Amino acid sequence: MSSSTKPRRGLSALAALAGIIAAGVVLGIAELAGAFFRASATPVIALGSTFIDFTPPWMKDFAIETFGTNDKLALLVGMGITIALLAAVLGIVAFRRWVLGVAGVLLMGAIILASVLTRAGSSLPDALPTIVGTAAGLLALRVLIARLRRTAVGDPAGASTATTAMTAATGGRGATGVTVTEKDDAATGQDGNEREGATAASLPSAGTSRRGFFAAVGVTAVVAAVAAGGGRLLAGARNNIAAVRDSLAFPAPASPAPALPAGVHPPVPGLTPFVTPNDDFYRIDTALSVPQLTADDWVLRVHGMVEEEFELSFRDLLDADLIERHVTLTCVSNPVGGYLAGNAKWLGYPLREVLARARPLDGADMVLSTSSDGFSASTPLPVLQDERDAMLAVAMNGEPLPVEHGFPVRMVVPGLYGYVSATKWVVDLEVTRFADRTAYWTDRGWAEKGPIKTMARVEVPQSFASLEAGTVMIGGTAWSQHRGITKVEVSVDNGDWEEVTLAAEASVDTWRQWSHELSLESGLHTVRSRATDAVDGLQTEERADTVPDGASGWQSVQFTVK
Ligand SMILES: Nc1nc2c(c(=O)[nH]1)N[C@H]1C(S)=C(S)[C@@H](COP(=O)(O)O)O[C@H]1N2
Ligand SMILES: [Mo]
Repeated sequence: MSSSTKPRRGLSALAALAGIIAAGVVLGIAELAGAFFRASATPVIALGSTFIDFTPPWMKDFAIETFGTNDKLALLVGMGITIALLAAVLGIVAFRRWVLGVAGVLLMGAIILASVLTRAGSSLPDALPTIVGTAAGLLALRVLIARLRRTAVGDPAGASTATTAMTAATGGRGATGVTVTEKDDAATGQDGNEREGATAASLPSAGTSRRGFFAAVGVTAVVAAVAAGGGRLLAGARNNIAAVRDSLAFPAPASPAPALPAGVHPPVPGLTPFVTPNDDFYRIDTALSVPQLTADDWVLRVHGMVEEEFELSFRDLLDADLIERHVTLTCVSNPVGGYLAGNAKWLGYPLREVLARARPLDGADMVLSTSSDGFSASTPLPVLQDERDAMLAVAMNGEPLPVEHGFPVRMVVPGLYGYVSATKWVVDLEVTRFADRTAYWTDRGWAEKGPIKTMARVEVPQSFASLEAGTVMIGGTAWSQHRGITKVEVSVDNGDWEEVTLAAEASVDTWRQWSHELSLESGLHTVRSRATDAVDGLQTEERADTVPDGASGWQSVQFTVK
């Protein structure tokens, strides 16, 4: 190893650092400028959303399994690491050959632009934050690289490295470090005045120039961070949906939710509540940044194969006869025994009524619902017209919809998985045919139709729990939306199936809880559970993966008794 490899490596590391800081400037400045645009006009949200749209089903479910509801945070962390690595490489490239560095940065900018401009509902002005950010990043990179080159020149050990780098940058015409530096500075127009008089004798020492580089890095990093933070604050203040949401009041429903019967929730400690509080309700969607729609801005377009096309405003909904129902939603990505299900009291306008006004044409068999952020779901038309209470929901458990759950309006359809029915931030209903149109997840390998599969879940004891010996109460939740649960059985240690005590049923569209008393001796035990529904009978034992139309199989829980 020659002594010159160390400084070369050191310089590369510093060039990489310059690249990363410059990338921070791109993102920070774009974030600040982006505060005046829609969220998907910022590079992070646009790139992340595009990535999500290209995520294959197995990866989506892997992400949900691994990170749960933190899947978006995980994506952002992953993106951060990827961007930092790319930026580091670009920093090194720019240090060696500035023109190539510029080309790389512009290429990145173009990729971000493509991502921004292909988001649902984007328009040309949305390009601005990226353009401004990229320009600022390029400027930052130039300043930092120029400082770094001065470091290289000032550092006797590093000078040869710098010479090589600069020689490359100027096409090999440079003879000495100094000349090359001047040529390079002239080429980039960087620090020309300051550098003109530089001679070998008056070059700054390695120490001072290095300090200068680090000072520039520090200042630039602070600028980027302040821009990013300021952008976030500004964006938050500009679209203050929380205030709009808090100021909403709803009329009493024309058809209130039937009172919950006594005993829908067995008294087993640790059991899920019968009605899921909004804050605990699972959240699944492709929205990296939650759409910010005000109630006043919201319009629903109803069109397609209908006799009458029309638009509905939020006011129209509030003036109509609203219904209120308990409905249990379930995600198709829920594994056997999983927790991607929730039960809430929804207030809304029946989709039946919307379709009665639109009068679908013969041959139509599907309604494609689309959200403001470009998600879509294909729901069989008859399901939205039959006696079940599919609705355009405006409230959840007595509150305006939480923003993450679709504010101001979402769909709720009893009996179908969310991906084919529960469109949040819904703004468009197109009456069409399955043969003509496809939806977001069906385009990505999930089944066209998604009726919820019957499922029994053991919640107490949890897997790997450790219980005291003696008599224990176990319990759980079963669902078979729109068919209704009629029986739940458990098998302990692979023994005979025993029927458990079913809690009261609120409706066939909600889940049903159960409990059971067991006497157990110390040791390792398993409990298996299975449900029976009123239409299709016993839940299938056959194990199926979540892709393409929902997991199936009997859940088994292992635990120990002390
Ligand atoms: N706009 C939009 N709506 C959406 C989704 C989405 O990604 N975007 N995901 C659907 C899926 S897969 C499910 S399971 C439900 C989840 O609703 P929740 O987040 O309120 O529980 O929303 C549905 N509605
Ligand atoms: Mo879902």
